[in-house]
Amino acid sequence: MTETADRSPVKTHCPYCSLQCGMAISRKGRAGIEIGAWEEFPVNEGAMCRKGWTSGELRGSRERLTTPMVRDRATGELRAAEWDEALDHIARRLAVLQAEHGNDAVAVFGGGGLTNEKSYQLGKFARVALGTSQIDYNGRWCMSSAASAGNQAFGVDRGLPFPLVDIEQADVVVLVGSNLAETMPPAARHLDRLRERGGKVVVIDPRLTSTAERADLFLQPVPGTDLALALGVLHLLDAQGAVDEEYVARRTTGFDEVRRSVAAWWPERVERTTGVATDELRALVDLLAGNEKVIVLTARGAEQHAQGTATVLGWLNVALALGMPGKPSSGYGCLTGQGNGQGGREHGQKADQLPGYRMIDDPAARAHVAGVWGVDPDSLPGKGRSAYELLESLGDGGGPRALLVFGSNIVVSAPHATHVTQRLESLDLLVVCDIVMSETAALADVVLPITQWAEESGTMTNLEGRVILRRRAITPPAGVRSDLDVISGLASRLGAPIDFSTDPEEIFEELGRASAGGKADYSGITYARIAEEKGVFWPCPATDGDAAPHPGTPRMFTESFPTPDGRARFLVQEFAGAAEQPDASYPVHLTTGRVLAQYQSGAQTRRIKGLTDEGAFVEIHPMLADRIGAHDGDPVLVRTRRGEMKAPARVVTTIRPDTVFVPFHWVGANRLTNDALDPSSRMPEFKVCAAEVLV
Ligand SMILES: Nc1nc2c(c(=O)[nH]1)N[C@H]1C(S)=C(S)[C@@H](COP(=O)(O)OP(=O)(O)OC[C@H]3O[C@@H](n4cnc5c(=O)[nH]c(N)nc54)[C@H](O)[C@@H]3O)O[C@H]1N2
Ligand SMILES: Nc1nc2c(c(=O)[nH]1)N[C@H]1C(S)=C(S)[C@@H](COP(=O)(O)OP(=O)(O)OC[C@H]3O[C@@H](n4cnc5c(=O)[nH]c(N)nc54)[C@H](O)[C@@H]3O)O[C@H]1N2
Ligand code: SF4
Ligand SMILES: [Mo]
Repeated sequence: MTETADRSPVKTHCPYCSLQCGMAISRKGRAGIEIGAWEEFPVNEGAMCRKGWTSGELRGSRERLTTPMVRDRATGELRAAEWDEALDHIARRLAVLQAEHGNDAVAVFGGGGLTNEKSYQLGKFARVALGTSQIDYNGRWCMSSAASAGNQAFGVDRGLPFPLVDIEQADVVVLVGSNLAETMPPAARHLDRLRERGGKVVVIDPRLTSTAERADLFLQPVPGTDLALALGVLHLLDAQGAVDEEYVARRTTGFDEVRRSVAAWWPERVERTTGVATDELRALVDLLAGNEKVIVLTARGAEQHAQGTATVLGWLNVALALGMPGKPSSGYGCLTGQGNGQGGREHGQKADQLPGYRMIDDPAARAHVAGVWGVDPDSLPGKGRSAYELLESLGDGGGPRALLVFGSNIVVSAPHATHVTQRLESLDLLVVCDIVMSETAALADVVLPITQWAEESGTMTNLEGRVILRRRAITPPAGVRSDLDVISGLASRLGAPIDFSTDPEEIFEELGRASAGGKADYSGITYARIAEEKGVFWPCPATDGDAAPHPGTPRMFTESFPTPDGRARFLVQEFAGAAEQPDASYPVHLTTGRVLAQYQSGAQTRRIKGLTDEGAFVEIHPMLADRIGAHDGDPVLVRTRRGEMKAPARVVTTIRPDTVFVPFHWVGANRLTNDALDPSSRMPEFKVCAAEVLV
């Protein structure tokens, strides 16, 4: 699949978020390109947000890296190098470090923006070429709590177990901690159509966001209390006799214990814990009890907590008690975030996983995958550390001494970032593959310039579990290479026992075989099918001989759940609250998140002229502003137990008076955040900690 020789537009997908909006790229003039709409792609129907429309701007920009760089020992500066020189240098250093300190002295950090092919090759590279167990990725900071909850309750983790358009036909959609109107703007059309049909939208967020403005009911809890809210909802549903007893008996286990566990969550207690008034709670419960088709969706606001998994399970219990999962236009889903947030967690770049969403400590899984790779199962390492624990252990932390980064800007996006940055600085070797000189690349000993999105082809799996094809549409600048070339070049220099292909389609076929029989089975999917069908939903197993191809699985759980007994599990959850509570020194809650015009660490979007780079700001309520004597636009200092940052105040009535909000797209927010981890997903508590605000 390469760009077309003629000038007809190439249908591909946006470089950024998990909506993976379809777009059509055409050549313009001699070297230019034009981003246009691909109307027929069903997820976005030609609509895109500002980030999508301006995504071509990094092409040809002086901000692009186009030559490898190696840090000069004498001057301490990065200097241009040839590809061979840079790769030889890395391979030599890795071999020495591993000979001295063992295979686990080298770690790999991947990203949920990498294609399926890259994620797969990266996991294989770590286990086979490096023989290290130390690999994880930024998806751990994204949807891992929802993934953990989905696996526990449903026996599988697919963000949305139904196509996004299904929400148009629901009666009620509850968004818990999602600012979809800013984080996936074209998706808001589906909510608008639901409301045109008379359906209701509920938003739960400590801030009245642009998403909440579209809601019929808005609940504004204290950050970190969503679990208590979910327990209170289930308590009232049960008290009102709104539990679907027939569904619960036929399709689930464990409800009796959960029913007993929510008995003490009466509305007044919920109000005291969450700040949500009892009549608002009752209004929500009435909507849920009085409608047939309810969808509950969680996003990072509910999930990025030390109790993120428990919170999702609390809401999952609500959806199950209502009898929703598996029914048309009903159920529970997680709105995954990164471009390949879904696929990125299926093919083996996670510390505990092998391709096909198999577990690395399962002997049968190891045997199957080792067979596809052509290596001895015993040669595969075991489980490694989770993302934050890995970073925290680097260098002076006593763990790996070298780190290879593919697709993450850790210095900006890791929690407790000052501490993490110190760990990066204490490494013997830091290698960063990127398309721009990110804050993390600027610290590296070797920086490798990478092709960006439509300069190469590969598949992505969007938030619906739909495997799509990002076709190559533009010629990369001279000097850049794909991550696949880097992996292959390093593997051969390290004397890997097998070859690492650089051809995406060939890798996808192998990935299909490696995933066959696993939970995320891609073996029946081909590039040709994706192109024909506008994406194929997994699981999609290969079929034998003349049998008709498997149609893919747009809707899951219609008959049963992929658990050993086919039933979903109700699991008891105890509310503990945020790891750090306000006190006299740090009296307010700090939460963090996103704005429309910037993407993640901002490495890409802060370099695009067409996007407003407003810089960091601190959203505070007028009551708090008055108390500290701040006015709109004044610089304020936000301080937590871990660090501080200064940014202009944005005084707004839309936030809770006891809460402040800072976007994390600029350096600073993560100097403040808490690195308390969820015990099951190892998700850091990005969404709440105790802070002080001063003028
Ligand atoms: N513009 C833009 N879009 C993006 C991205 C981006 O960086 N920029 N990133 C993509 C990625 S990777 C992701 S993960 C998604 C994230 O998408 P979202 O989850 O929608 O984004 P956030 O802004 O992180 O958080 C959503 C909301 O959670 C609220 N919140 C904070 N604390 C709490 C809490 O304790 N409880 C509740 N109920 N809500 C809370 C915040 O006020 C915020 O409005 O967006 C994707 N899309
Ligand atoms: N305080 C706070 N912190 C957060 C969050 C929050 O809500 N609050 N959200 C968390 C979440 S949900 C996420 S997903 C993370 C994301 O945070 P990061 O992991 O930093 O994600 P990006 O900024 O997308 O970084 C991707 C990097 O890879 C580069 N890149 C893009 N494509 C490729 C490619 O194909 N190959 C290579 N090698 N490089 C590429 C980009 O230029 C960029 O430098 O941040 C987390 N951090
Ligand atoms: S919503 Fe997401 S995928 Fe669509 S254009 Fe915006 S950033 Fe790109
Ligand atoms: Mo994310």
